[in-house]
Parts: sequence; structure tokens; C-alpha cells
Amino acid sequence: MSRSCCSALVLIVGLALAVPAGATEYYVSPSGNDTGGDGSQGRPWKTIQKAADTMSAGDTCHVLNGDYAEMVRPARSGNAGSFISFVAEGPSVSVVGTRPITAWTMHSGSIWQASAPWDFGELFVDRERMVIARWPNLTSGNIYRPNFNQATANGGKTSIIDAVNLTQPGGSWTGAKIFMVPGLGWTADQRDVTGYDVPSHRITFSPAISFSDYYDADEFSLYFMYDKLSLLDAASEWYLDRIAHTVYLWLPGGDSPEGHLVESAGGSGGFNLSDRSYIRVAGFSLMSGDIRMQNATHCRVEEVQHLYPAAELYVSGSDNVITRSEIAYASYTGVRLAGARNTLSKSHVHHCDYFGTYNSLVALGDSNTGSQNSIVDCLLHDTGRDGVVMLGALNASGSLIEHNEIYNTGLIAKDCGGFYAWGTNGGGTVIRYNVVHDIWPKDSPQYGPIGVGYGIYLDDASSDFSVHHNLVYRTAGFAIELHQPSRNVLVFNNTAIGSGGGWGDVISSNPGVLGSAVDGAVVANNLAVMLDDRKVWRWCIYFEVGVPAYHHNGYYNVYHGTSLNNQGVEASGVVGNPLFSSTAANDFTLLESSPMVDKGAVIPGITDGYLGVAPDIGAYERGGSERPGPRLTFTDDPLVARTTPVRRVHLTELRAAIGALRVRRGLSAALWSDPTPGARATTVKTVHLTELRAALNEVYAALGRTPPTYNDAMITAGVTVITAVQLSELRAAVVAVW
Ligand SMILES: [Ca+2]
Ligand SMILES: [Ca+2]
Repeated sequence: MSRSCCSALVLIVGLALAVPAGATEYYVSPSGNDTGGDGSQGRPWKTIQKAADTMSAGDTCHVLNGDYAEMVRPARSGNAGSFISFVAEGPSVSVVGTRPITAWTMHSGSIWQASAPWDFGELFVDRERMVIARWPNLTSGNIYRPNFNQATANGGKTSIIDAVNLTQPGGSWTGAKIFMVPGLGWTADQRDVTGYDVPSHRITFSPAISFSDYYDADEFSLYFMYDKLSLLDAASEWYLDRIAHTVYLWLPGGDSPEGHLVESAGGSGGFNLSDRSYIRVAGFSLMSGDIRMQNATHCRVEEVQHLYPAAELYVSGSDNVITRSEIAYASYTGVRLAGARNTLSKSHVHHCDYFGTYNSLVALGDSNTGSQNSIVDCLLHDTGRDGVVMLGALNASGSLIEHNEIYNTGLIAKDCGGFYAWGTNGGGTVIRYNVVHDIWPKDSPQYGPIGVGYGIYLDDASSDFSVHHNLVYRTAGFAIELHQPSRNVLVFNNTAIGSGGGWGDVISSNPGVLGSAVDGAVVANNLAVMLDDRKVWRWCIYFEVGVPAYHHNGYYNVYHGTSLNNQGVEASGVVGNPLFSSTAANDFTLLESSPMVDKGAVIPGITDGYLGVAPDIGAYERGGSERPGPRLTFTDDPLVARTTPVRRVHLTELRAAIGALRVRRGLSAALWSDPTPGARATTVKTVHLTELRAALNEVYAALGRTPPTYNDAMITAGVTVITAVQLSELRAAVVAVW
């Protein structure tokens, strides 16, 4: 493709659509009219709901550029082969669940106030989240990595004591709330302040810490105070007086609200597909609001960018698909797949659970429902506690978690996992070909930089899981942990790396609070490697009390050459340097001369299709094509100059892939201009391309490779025309190092 053939492209959101015969096409535009229009292209309706009330199976509603503050509720279902489709057509089609706040007056200093006669928990300026007034202030700039004070003495279950910081006059904390990560920090809690005793530097709260008897709000506890007007003392902070229904705000940069869009959560916007079948929602931006899919069947959500969701995307019913979508900046869980045979695929779920509780990026199941659900080819990262969870005694038979990349979990709480289950009957759930890395909770005041974070964490009494061909590295604790008792847990062909300076063994099975029985567990063909000098314990594989069957595992321990397996290395095991392609860049594929090649056991259903005379030990079969991690695919591939319109998804999926590559290779997280493109009418700009290139070039440098060359070596704002070739060559450069 030559430069001259490439057209200038504009960012639009739209999807090519095959239209069944006899189907009706409807159009909706903010300039339309529900009573005067007829839903035709020439006389569009104004609301999506008008179309939703009218449409029947096979019909399509094309939604044109603009904001729609509606909870769209289809009146009818489609049927097999005849979906009812809602398709965004335009550069910025947003369904908003926010409520604008206007009529601001000066309060004092840089603080403005306005009336808002409804309750809400989020405030946005120009569709970016503001910070609820707090102390200490959020200097990290990342609400998912808040600033904390640390207690100085044990305050039991109903108080925090801090002789260093709690020195304010009496009455200072009346009406405030406290957010704390108490004791061992397994979860965070939010409480109402009930008292403040100046002499003892003690804040009391209610209700008492209820999580368990394992910890108090001791001297290792972290906390911040929030939700009080006197704490509003910095740009981007806000406070809602819920009695007077007055909201206070210090805008970024000390700006006046004039010229800015100020909105709160608490409106009603999104799509309600509950109890509906064969509905398709494609290409929309959602700002706050929610997508409801309870008891839905055969519905599809495609290329939806849902930012700041007001509720978790809860899917029950069966056979629903969410694909090529982005769900981000949630306060709780991002997506929950309950019901049966529901799928989340090729999606990017990130920044969830700033409350640091038992939420996650993606949850499988809900109490006793949930079976045969799948999470496939997703990028899942940055959350307060766990990445993917299955909690409770689920009937979760046959769920599948494959080819995902999970990283940066435990930003607030610890004792978490990239994958986490507790007391869960997996019913044959398979966890395979995932890459799990950087499971590194916030430093622990008690233990230092070894907060409890495990890669794949089957906590107490988890049973009937198959865990194979996963790559796990840079975990603060165990890479793979099988807490006992455990039953029928099969761990095959994983590459588990102790790296980054954490603690604990690489693969471990040890007693939990419910006992130590190990029944039917097998650990085989795994490559357990310790590349750092672990602070506590130091075994490649460690089996305490209950010992699974084990064979054909590979061992290498750089610092503690004899700490291989506390039960003794099996006769079929291999000890030695596995000869990775690049440990520095976290590339754990095997070189040709690796002693792990062809040294594994044949395990039907697990090692099928192996190459050479036998399966290799670990997750990478030399010469094989199936590798851990998402199988990278791009929307509209190949891009055709002058034909394919540039869409938001082209930009966001490149960002997601390059962002993941950077974290994989140990580089800092990428920061992008216009982090939420499409939330407002963002067009692709030259800066978007130059920063993608810069971020990717550093990945090449980390791998010791020559950076890619680009057609327009210099992109100049206002001069260079954005073309298909620029996006195509970025894609190729990403694929080359994926
Ligand atoms: Ca403050
Ligand atoms: Ca082989």
C-alpha cells in the first residue's frame, strides 16, 4: 500500500451489516422527531426507545451521532437468524446514564456549588471521573492506587488509632467516612465515623469490621478519610451534601464550570436486555449507566465501549455473547457471567473495584448459578483485588478461561489472585493458555513488599479444575497455589516463574483452614523456575502435608540450587537451566537446546498435537503454534484505504495491545492522550499515532530488537494526514512482537 493511495480517514463508529430480506431499517438522530418522524433515514426518530418500541425480529435501528440519555428497552425479542439490532453509526454515539449539573455558583476559593436533588456516588467533568473529597489527597492521580495514612496502634474492630496523623481538634471527623484496608488487608472496608477522641488519636466507626476474626484494625492498617466538605481542598475533589442536596466541586485547573460538562452518575441510561432474546447492540459508547442482561438469551453486545459503568455487567440466562468490547473504570466488578454458556471474548476489561473488596474484573457464577461460561482472548488488568473469580460452591461445570492475559491485580487489597477461587467446585472448569503476570499487591506495612498475591490461586476446598499451559510470572507470592483441601485439581504443562523479588514457592500445595486432604490432584509437565532470591521459602515446587501425584516436572532454581521439591525431585523430572529466549524481557519460550524439550509425559487431551518425540515440559511446545495469551486479532483486518472508515475501536485495540506488551516486558504502563476516545467526539489525531509508536518502540528496545520503520517517519500535527497505512503498519509491528 503506497502513501498516495491512502485516503484521509475520520473516526466514525459504525458496523457493516448484512440485512435480512423483509427487515426494516430505522434511523434515530438527536435532530429527529418521535411523533413527526417515521423512522426513515429522511425523517428519523429522536429516541432509540421509539425504535425499540416499534421493532420486531430482523429489524435494525441505525443510531446517528449524539448523546442519548435513555435506558433502551426492546419491546420484543428477535429470533434465531433474525436479531433485533441497534447499531451506532457515527463518530460519537453515546448512551449516557449521567445527569448534567448546571447553575453553579461560587462557594469559596476555587470551590463551586450547585443544587443536585438526587443521590450519586460519581461526579464527572468532561466525562472524566472526579475524586470524592478526602484526606490524605489523591496525589497518585490514580483512584485505583489511593494514598493512605497508616495506623500506629491496634484499634480493634471498631476504631483506628493514629498518633501521628489524627491530631485534629475535636469534632473534625463528624459526618465523615473512613475507607480502610485493615490488618492483613485481605479486603478493604468503608465505614461511617461514629466518634473521634482527641487524646487517644482514635476514630471509631460502625459497623465493626465483620469480614472475619483474622484481623483487627491494627497498626498495619491503612486508611483515608472521605466524604466531608472540609476535606475538599484540592483540584478535582467534590463533595455531595446529601441532606441539603448541594454538590461542591473544585474543577481541574481551578476552572470555572462555565464551558465544562459537569455530570453525576444516577441517571438512567443504557440497554435493558433482560428477559429478551436475540437482541444485538453494536458500536455504542456508554457513559455511566448500565447494560442489563438478566435472564437474557442469545443476545450480543459488540464493540461497545462502556466507561464508568454504574453497575456490573451482569449476564444470566444463556448463550449471550459480549465481544470486542471495552468495560472500564468500574467501582465494582466489571462483568459477571452467571447463567449458562455465556461468553466474554476479545474484550478489554480494566480498572475495576476501587473499593478493594471481593469484586473482580470478571466474575464467573453467582451463588449457585453459572455453568459453561467462557472468558476467551481477553485483556484483563488493573483492579482492587482479584482478576477473575469463581466464588462459592457453584455448579460451574465446564467453564472455560482460556487465552487471556491478566495483570495488575491487588491494587488495594491483598491475598488475591490473577485467578481466584475459594470453596469452589469447578465441575471440570478449564483454565488454559492464559498469561498471568504482575500480580503484585500494594506493599504491606506488615510484610513489606511481599503483599500476598498469587497468579492462579485455588484457595481452600477448590475442586475439579484443570489448569494447563498457563504462563505465570512476577507474582508477589506463589505463581500457582493449591490450598488444601483440594480434590481433582489437575495442573499440567504450566510455566511458572518466581520472579520480581517476591516470596514463597513457585508452585505450592499447603494446608488451609479446612484441612489438608489432597484427593486426585496431579502436578505434571510443569516448568517451575525460580529466578529471584525469594524472601521466604524457596522451593520450585512445595507440597506440605497432602502431596499430589507428580511427575515429569522441570526445575531450575538460580539462587538455591537444591531447593527444588521438598518431597524430592521425581525420577522423571528434569533439573537444569531451561534456556529461555529472554528472561530479562519475560520471554519464556524455550531455545532449541533447552533440556525441557521432549521431556514431558503424553497426557491425553492436554498434550495432543505435541511435536518431536514427546511433549515439552512447560507451557510452550517448541515449534507449536498454540501459545499462552490472547490470540491477537484486529477489527477490519486488513484495513482498506479509501474504503475502511477509521473507527474508535481501531485506536483502542492498538492501545490495549501495546499497553499489555509494555507491562509484559516490564515497562511502565502506557499513558494516552484522550484516554476515553469516543466518550466525547474525539477524532483520531496525530498525537495518538505518535504516542502509540513511541510506546511500541520501547517494547522493541526492551526485547533488543530494531524498532519498526514507518512510512511517515515524522508525523506532524496539522500536516500529516492520518491514513490506513499508518494503522496497518502499527498492527504489523504489534503482531511481530506479540
Ligand atoms: Ca482533600
Ligand atoms: Ca516436543
